[in-house]
This record gives sequence, structure tokens and C-alpha cells, in this order.
Amino acid sequence: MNSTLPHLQHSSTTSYLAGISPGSSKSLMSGICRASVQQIPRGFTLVEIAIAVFIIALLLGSILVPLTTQVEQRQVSETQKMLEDIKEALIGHAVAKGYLPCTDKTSGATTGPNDTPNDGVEDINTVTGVCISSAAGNVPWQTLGLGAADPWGNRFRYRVDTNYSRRSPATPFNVISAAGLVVCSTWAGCPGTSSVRLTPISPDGAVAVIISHGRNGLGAISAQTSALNPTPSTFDETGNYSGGPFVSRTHSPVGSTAGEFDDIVTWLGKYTLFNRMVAAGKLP
Ligand SMILES: [Ca+2]
Ligand SMILES: [Ca+2]
Repeated sequence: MNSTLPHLQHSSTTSYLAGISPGSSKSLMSGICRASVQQIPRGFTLVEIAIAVFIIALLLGSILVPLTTQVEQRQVSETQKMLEDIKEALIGHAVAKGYLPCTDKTSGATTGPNDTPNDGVEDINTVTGVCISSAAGNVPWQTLGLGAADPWGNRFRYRVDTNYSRRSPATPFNVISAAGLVVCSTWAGCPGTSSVRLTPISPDGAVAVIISHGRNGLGAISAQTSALNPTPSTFDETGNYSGGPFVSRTHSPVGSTAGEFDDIVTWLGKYTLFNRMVAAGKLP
């Protein structure tokens, strides 16, 4: 029986359409289809390309997102370790000398080696034995023999209760000295900012507070330029940037109800300091 497409039939033993053999039991249509597949190079359709791109994006996303998260977690852990090292160095300084170091001021004039901003050396009036500034400044990293910057290239902020940084001829602190710094879980409820007062995290007062301004670096002093970074927009980070009340809480991202917060904060409580100084025979 002849094909229903007689114009494609021919008598040659070699078909001009590959895959079609005259007289074959295979259908002509099957041969035509196979010939088309064999003869016409077929590329990828847009749909196939889109699916491939989508799968590649998924794979890259599944690899890169955990990597990014791991890097951030490692930076936070590293910062927490650095803050603990700073706290231990502060205690060591107090044990060795009988007082905590003053801040290294972040701005203002230079009047001498003990009054120079951003050099990592505490700024102290050697005549009176009182710190040049009672405001927050840099951790005096040179005085303590520590690194200058957090993992994001910013300096650690430090505020000390100046009762604990006085030295001769001023009267050094003792076990009845009050500690006036406070760390809260939110700025809005911290003492001094609202009639609604939350219990501070440091209820008996902190003698020193040490802060890394975190990955966003808002309100930090750049270790590279000694310039002030853009300042934070949330109250909780503003307290840490402006010198208190200080806030330590769970981190929250931009756009969250609680507002962005990525500061890493630690503090030295007065009883911790007293305990270590008594153990070292330096108090009472
Ligand atoms: Ca200084
Ligand atoms: Ca921050």
C-alpha cells in the first residue's frame, strides 16, 4: 500500500530523507519525523534555559546564604571574644594600678601625650588625677595592649564611671563607691529616659561598658580614618553611640518592629571588679 504522501515516495534505494527506506515496513510519517530530528539541529528552548537558570540560582543561593550567615556568626563570636579580652584587660589594669583607665577621646584638641584624640592612649589630667573626659570614647587599646578594631574595622567604644578611673592625687575607688552606668534591654525603659522603668540588666550598676557597633557600624569611629560613621536611627543603638543609657539585646534586622540592632555589648559590674581585686589582695 502506498503512502498517503505519495509525493515523498521515490524508487531509489537511497532515500533523500535519511531514515526513510523505500518499501520499509516503517511508516513514512515515522521516517519523516526521525529524519527531521536527525537533520535539523535543535537548540534549547527559552523554557528549558529558564528552568536551568532557576535551578542554578537555587543551588547558588543554597550555598551562598549559609556561607554568608556563617561568616557573620563567626564575626559576632570573634567580637564577643574580643570584648571579653578587653574586660579582662580592664580588670588586670585595675588590679595592677588600683584604677581603671580613662577613655581615649574621639574628638577635640591635642594638648599633650595624655590628651590626644584617637591615639589609643587614655586621656588623663595628670595634675588632678581625673580623666580629661567623662563621656564615652574609644577603648584605650594602646594603654591596654590590645587590637584597635572590631572585625568590621571600627573602634570599640568605652565608657568608664570616672569614680573608678580616679588616681592620685584624687581618691581612688573603694568597695563603697557607687557605680553609675546602666545597661538595659531597651532604651525606652532605661532609667533616666522614661517614667516606666524596666529592671536594668546591670541592676547594681556597671563601672565600665564596652561596645562594638556591629556589622552596620552606625555611630562607630572608623579605625582607618578616625572619623565618625553615620549615626544610628534607632533609640537602642543611639544610646550605645551617645554614651548611654546602654542597651544590650537580641539582634533585629532593618524593618523589624523593634528596629535595627546589631550592637554587641558587654560591661564590667562593680562586684565582679571588687571580687577580682579582693582575690588579688588589692581591696579592701
Ligand atoms: Ca588619647
Ligand atoms: Ca550597630
